[in-house]
Amino acid sequence: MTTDAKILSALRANPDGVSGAQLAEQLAISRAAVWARMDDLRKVGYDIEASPHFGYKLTGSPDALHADDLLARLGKTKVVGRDIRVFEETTSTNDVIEKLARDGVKEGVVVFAESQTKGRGRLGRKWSSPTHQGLWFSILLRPKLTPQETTQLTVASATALRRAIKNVTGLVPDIKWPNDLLIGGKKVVGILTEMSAEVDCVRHVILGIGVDVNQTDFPPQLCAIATSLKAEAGEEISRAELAVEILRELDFDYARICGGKFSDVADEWEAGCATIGKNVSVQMGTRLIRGAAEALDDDGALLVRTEHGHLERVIGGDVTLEK
Ligand code: BTX
Repeated sequence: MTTDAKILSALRANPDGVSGAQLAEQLAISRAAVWARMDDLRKVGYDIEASPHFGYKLTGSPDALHADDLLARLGKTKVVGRDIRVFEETTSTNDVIEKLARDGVKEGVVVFAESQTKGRGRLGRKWSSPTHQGLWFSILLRPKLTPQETTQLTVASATALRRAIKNVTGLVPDIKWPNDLLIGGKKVVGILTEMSAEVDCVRHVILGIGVDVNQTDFPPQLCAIATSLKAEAGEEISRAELAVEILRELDFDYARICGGKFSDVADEWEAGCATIGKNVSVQMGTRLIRGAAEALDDDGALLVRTEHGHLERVIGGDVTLEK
């Protein structure tokens, strides 16, 4: 953990204040260095009061993402979030992670961007990523899975995001296979899973996640299909608090997958899924399948019983719920 992360962590653990001398001793730096760090934290928007009486006290945090702060709030995780980086602007956080993956960076690194100029969805679609209004981030994973099994990670991300959103906002989104969370039928989270693989083993997986948090306006083409947590909850949501909760839940579900417990994740997923039990149409390239979505299989594929009674295994494509 960096010095700033340790300072923020100590300030949060001592809401009534912590003395400069105590911090200097804990961090093995001088009191003057503690003073300088506080000054820098104030410059990036933290409200830190200082008095000879109570020492330093954190009275407010900015609505901006800071890697040190996220690390301090998250604490120790098994894999996801042990390294966090924040960019003010990038093309796509998936691109940044792709470069880190090629440089051999360890799994678990998370890259957030306050805005993306080329945020993308599946099949080259665009993902709207306005500045400071959502969580736009990607995670590098190096799971011991076959390429077919990586759908498990998309499924696990959906369950983890659903729990995190529920814990922080009280809202309970519906899951739509394979990669969306919806509230009132409108998309609030999108997940883009990209991978690099050999024929039978995965080199790395990039989980790209977009959460619409505090938007009040969407571009005209998205108004009817997208919503934000703020619009649904009726109040501003702390992006940092939500980000940390999401990483914690993702770490938990990644451990479940790596520990061979995908069936537990799948049971939870099915319970929260708006797709299972519904009549769906699935566009897979040029092929259109119609039928009833019955269940998930062991790899996270969707099993659809077609109008002709066959069971089709769907591993990708666009699912539309039939009215
Ligand atoms: P998708 O292909 O399922 O959804 C893309 C479609 O969703 C778009 O065509 C549009 O109709 C709609 N859409 C675009 N922007 C938004 C938005 N902000 N909220 C709701 N709906 C929208 C879903 O792909 C996967 C999206 C992943 C986004 C993350 S952000 C961090 C990471 N970096 C990156 O470039 N992509 C991922």
